[in-house]
Amino acid sequence: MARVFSGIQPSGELHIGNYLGAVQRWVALQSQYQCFICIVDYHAITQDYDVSMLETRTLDMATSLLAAGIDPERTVLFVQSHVLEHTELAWVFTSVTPIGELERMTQFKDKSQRQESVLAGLLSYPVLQAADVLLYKADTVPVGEDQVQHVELMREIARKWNARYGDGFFPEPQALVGEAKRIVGLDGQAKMSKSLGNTIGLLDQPEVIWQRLRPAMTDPARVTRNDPGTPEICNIYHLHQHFSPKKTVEEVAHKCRTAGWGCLDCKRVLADNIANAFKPIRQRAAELKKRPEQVREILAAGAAKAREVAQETMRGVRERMGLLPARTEAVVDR
Ligand code: AQP
Repeated sequence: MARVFSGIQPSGELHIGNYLGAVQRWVALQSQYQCFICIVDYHAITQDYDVSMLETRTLDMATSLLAAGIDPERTVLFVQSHVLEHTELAWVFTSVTPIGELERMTQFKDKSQRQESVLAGLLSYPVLQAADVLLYKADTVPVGEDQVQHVELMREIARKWNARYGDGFFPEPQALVGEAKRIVGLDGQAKMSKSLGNTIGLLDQPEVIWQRLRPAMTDPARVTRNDPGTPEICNIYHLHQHFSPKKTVEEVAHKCRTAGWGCLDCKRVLADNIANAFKPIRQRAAELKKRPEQVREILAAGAAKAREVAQETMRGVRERMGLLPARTEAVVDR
């Protein structure tokens, strides 16, 4: 069975960009692939973060993923820092990754501009990502468009390591990008992103969804209610395409072009449709939040399964690299 790996940072809420671009597809892939889904906490520390909140956010992310349909019977769901081999393999990969390749990554360029002092972790982020995926010898990586460049780099890292140490040991993973590859944020410009605060959360209550949508950017030509607009350039119209029935999408387009609706009318319908779409997920999350121990157990079981594969891969890596075998394998149970 082909193997899928993907990750998500516990750097904030699960938002509709993550959901449409990645999580929804992870749920669908569970029946065809052996899936490893990882909450990548060691990635989240590469930007400024609230230490007192990381544990809660990690648990909340697991809760949201389970509520969104990740099934721990079919998917190995775990936390990155619970499987030590991720950072070990990342170190190994730094020895075959040219710095120039890391410096040309678009995400590094974007995020480093927002930092006063650029941290080495932000630069080497894609190396850890390569380790995340290749530790499980995954061949398929379902991601949004923003991550495609990183998957290309991990293919190169796999090629370089294989060429030096063991031909064919690591597969060259392929990015799997779906239709919702770049959901734009409520500012109508940038990618919907936790760190930009332009998101709608998956677990937001209907009233919060409305409060977030109300000021969202629309077609700038619609200055007054009577000005006609162009739906194709409006992010609210694009969101309707993901959350509203076909008939409503057609009505939205028509009423935008003819100024039959104002932008607020259009947003009101969208807010209701988003709130309805996620109602079952909100309810499941509310149930799971009453049982945090159960979520922790799921993560512990996931880490144990992941560790088995990861340790096997690392044995092969160390052997091919000529490292002296330790007398006893370290047994780490977290
Ligand atoms: N706006 C988006 N449209 C489509 N896909 C998206 N993804 C994220 N934003 C969008 C996909 O979601 C998965 C998990 O993302 P992540 O949290 O690990 O990292 P990210 O891409 O860095 O997400 P954010 O929200 O932009 O986080 P911050 O601001 O903390 O960096 C990935 O598959 C991603 O492609």
